[in-house]
Amino acid sequence: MSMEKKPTSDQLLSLYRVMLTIRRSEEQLAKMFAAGLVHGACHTYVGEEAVATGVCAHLRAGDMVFSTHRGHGHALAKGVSPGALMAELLGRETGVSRGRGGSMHLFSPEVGMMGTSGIVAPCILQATGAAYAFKLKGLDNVGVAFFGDGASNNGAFHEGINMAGAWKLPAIFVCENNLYATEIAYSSVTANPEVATRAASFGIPGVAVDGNDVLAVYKAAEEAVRRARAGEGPTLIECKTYRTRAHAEGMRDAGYRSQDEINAWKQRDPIATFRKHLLEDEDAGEPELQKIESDVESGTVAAAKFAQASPYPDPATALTHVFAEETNR
Ligand SMILES: Cc1ncc(C[n+]2csc(CCOP(=O)(O)OP(=O)(O)O)c2C)c(N)n1
Repeated sequence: MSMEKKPTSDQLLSLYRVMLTIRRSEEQLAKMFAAGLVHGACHTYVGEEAVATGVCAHLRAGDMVFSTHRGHGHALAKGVSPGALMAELLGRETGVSRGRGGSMHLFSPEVGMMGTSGIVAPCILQATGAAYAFKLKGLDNVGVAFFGDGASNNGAFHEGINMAGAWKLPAIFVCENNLYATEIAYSSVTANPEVATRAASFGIPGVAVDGNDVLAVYKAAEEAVRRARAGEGPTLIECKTYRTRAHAEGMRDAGYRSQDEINAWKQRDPIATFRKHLLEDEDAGEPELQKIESDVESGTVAAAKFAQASPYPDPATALTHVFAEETNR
């Protein structure tokens, strides 16, 4: 039975702040990428911010998130600071993975961010594994996997969700269906483009929501987290969303989707839509939203300065974390 409560005004403003933090941080990263400062790839989450924000709002530090190549938003929503994120992409010692991982290897176990990965889909198995460990230990924590529609055609999707369903593990599988895997339309590689309906074949609930509506995601995640913590098993949530920038920074963005389609989705921007909702339906005041906007703006500038002023790792430590350390046997 659902125990959903309406979010308080503080919670609503916090959702707005988190989405905006993700957006501004990534716009900053895109600029730094264009300036040649970023080492390695940079896949932004611009347009998809409502998903990480709505889900992570229900998570504690002990809950574990496993993510993908498009993971900046998940890391920020789970508690990584913009400074540590930016420093990581710039290869600096102050980065979240001490400058060794870049965009696709963001690890911060202290806040339950258990890693982004360039390999599409294993995050599903890792979340299942974490959920299994929580169950064995009798903890009420949850394991969460964020992944794209492309990952749903990888074997890991079927193996991981099948096992989590069979063992009623406290896992949440969040598919960010942005319609494309790199430049391949999902509808051209699957006969059933409704990812949520696949849950039925694993005997678990599958919920499809508007992934550009942070409150819809928040509500679906609330119920999924409640079920998981109560020992009722996993949920598959499909968030229908869209990335408005190219697959990765520096890539072209033509030939596989139309400008009209991109423009139509931009009209449904999750942040602008939520701002309007806050003002019109939630009695939020223009000054309090502007305060959040200027805080996030100055936080982003400070984070970028911090990242650029940070040192690179000492070359003498290049092999640290590469080989197992000697331990007492
Ligand atoms: C196992 C695996 N297969 C293929 C790739 C190459 N690849 C990198 S990103 C990507 C597209 C992934 O699409 P999706 O999962 O929908 O995520 P999105 O980029 O749309 O967020 C692919 C196929 C990979 N990294 N890993």
